[in-house]
Amino acid sequence: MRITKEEFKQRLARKVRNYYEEEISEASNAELFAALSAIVRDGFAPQWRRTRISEKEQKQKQVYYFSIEFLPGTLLKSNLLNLGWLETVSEALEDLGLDLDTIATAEPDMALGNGGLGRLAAAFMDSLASTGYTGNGNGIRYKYGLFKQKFVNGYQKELPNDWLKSQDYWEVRRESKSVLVRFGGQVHMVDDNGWLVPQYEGEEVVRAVPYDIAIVGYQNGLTNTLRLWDAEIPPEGELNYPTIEDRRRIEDITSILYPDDSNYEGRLLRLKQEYFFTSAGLQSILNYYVKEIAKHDFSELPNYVAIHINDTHPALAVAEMMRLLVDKYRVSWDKAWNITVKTMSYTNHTIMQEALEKWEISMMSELLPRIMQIITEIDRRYVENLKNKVSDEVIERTRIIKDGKVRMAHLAIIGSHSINGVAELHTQLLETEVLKDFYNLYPERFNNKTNGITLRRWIQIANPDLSKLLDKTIGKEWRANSDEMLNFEKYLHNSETLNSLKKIKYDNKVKLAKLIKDRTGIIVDPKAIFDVQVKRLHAYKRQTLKLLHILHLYQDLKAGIDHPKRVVIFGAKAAPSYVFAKQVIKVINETANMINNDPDIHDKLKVIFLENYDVTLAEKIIPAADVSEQISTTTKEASGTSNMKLMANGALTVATMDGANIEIKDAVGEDNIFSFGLAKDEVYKYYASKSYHPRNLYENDAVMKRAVDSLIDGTIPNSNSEGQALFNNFLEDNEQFLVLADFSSYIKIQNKLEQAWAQERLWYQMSLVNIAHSERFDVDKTIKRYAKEIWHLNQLKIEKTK
Ligand code: T68
Repeated sequence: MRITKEEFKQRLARKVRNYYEEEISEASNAELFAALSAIVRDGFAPQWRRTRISEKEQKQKQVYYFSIEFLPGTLLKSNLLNLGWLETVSEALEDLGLDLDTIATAEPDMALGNGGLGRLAAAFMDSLASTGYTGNGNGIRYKYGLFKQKFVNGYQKELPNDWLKSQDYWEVRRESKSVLVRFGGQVHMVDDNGWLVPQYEGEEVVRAVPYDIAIVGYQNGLTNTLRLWDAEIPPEGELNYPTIEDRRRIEDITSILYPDDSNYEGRLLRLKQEYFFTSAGLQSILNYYVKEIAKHDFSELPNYVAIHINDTHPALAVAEMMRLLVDKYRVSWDKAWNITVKTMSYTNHTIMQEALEKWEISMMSELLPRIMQIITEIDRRYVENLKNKVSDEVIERTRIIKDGKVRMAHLAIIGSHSINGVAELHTQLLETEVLKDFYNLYPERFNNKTNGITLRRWIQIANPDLSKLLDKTIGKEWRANSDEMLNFEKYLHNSETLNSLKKIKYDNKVKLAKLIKDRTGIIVDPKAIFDVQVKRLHAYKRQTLKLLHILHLYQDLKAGIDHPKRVVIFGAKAAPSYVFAKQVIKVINETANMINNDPDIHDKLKVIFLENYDVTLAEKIIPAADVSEQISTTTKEASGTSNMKLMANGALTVATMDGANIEIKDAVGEDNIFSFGLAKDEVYKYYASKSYHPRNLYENDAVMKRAVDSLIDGTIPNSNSEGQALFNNFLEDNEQFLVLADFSSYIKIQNKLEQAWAQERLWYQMSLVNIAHSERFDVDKTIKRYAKEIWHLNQLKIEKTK
């Protein structure tokens, strides 16, 4: 449905009058946002309804993406873009003396995720709708999103993120679709006409109420649903006279998002959350199936439903599906198992042991007694089946229940027909190292699906000037079909295009410099190299290596050795309980303070650590980056996705050969990336032989020693204990992230980067190649592979809006 500027202006005036009895000129920014989002909702409502009707008519297979995190950021501009309204609305507002960007600041950032995993889930939602598939998200409506980060004396402080306080503009509560989820109590199996059914006693009943968020497809008339569940007191009769305690216990289930990233949070409440949204989601899927598709013939289920387990958090889906099929719908165990495996698929996002979930049997039995019985039976049959086929050692290594614990990754793998990693190297490591035994048992289940990013958000919305340059050079087709971006490479020797690229980057840097000044008071020169590392703070991501480089540059400058002007920009949250990560933040902040205020340095080097990195801030930093720091210890970053966003915006990557960095290098060629560091085999050799002795490196490299010593010799003020902690860590024998092992190669590549920076034309040529080849990481390509190779979906036929 198209809209004209005049129509839009009328609707806005009407909404503002209806809602607030005001004229547009009197409305506050928040009021304008509320009115504008209501107009957008009215805009997609008909196609949302139409999509639902078409689904019922066509009965196409649908995928349900189960994820404990979704990180969409804000939705106003992406909904406008996807409706095809962005330009019109932006211009109409301008006519009225208003600015869309300003109005958009009133929208709270929906931070229902920690980092890459949650952002990927949100990107998949947008992409499923945009590529024409019916895909549904299934997750949790957390009352508090990821904490807001503040720095106080250089330390991270966490503040609650009450994103719902000003109401959520995009959600629709669907009370009629509520289901009940049961926890605890006793379960006895009783005979009912020859069928053993569970009888529950003393369990706690929780009502799961769905809130649906529309996911508007890119100008294709399709609108899907992201369903987030809220935990509430059940209706009368299910819980007699709920006390305040009961109420709190229930509301707690959906109260907070666990702020741990790449770490397993082993608490009872976490397990409750996992079962809550998994059970609610599966019940609602089966309710729909029974009502709309095939009554009670479940053998057809895998032809209509695909369920995706995003990391192990929803792995209970395997057992819950068995429970519903066997106990509720009375399907025989063998049939039910067959259906379950055909329906489920699983993505692994990490090879780090500490992230692999394992639940105590005792805890699981107490909280989910029937589920624990079912998992025990799945495990028993698994062992039974493999007896005499493979060695007992393999069985013991792969079975679900071991040493008093339930291994969730094993449950997901045994219960799924597809297991994928998120970049080529990562999948290869799963097959040859981490999940080797499973790969030998079920090689056909393993496959790679390299991650992707929403180019619509990261180029079209975040970088409108670059979008216009692409339109002008290669035509507008790239906006719908990213393959076209490769044509941009034809402009490699076109001076006008290279100059435009330079100007666009400069203008974006001016904007970011203003934001930096507004937020920190620090003035940075937009002509300097903007060197960016934005991602969660984690030892394996090695913000520490960047810190050592900064200290090195500082010492050079103090010693009269010149370097091009550079502004290093960090954005990173540390898990509140992650002591080392918080120490790194403190040392970086104190280092920044020292350098930024040292009169000897002038503005040759500035270090900016922006607070509260989130999707909204990313949209401002990424278009302004010259350099993208992707410097994780090789083998540790499963894929990375900020690497893709930054290249799409023309930043040049400094990269270890880890995760998707390898594929970026393949795409752009080795002349257009700065790669460095240990190779995978060298890293594994260190691990296997336990022969990494960083002290030797440190004693024999004066440059390294000078940088590392500055952590403890009083150079950096106010951070003695934290500096000492970092120092000790770097020098520990077999320090697992091999920071010092990569130091000298990192410094060398940074020198090479400085030389490239001096050759301006060359720099923007490299930048251009990176932009052109970012098409390879278009999430729509990733989603089409999932749809074809894992979920076996067909596109929904829907009339394109006029
Ligand atoms: C990330 N994982 C990977 N985990 O680290 C990253 N973990 O390489 C990859 O690109 C991305 O997933 C997408 O595949 C995470 O972000 C978490 O956020 C997480 C959350 C809870 C528990 C454990």
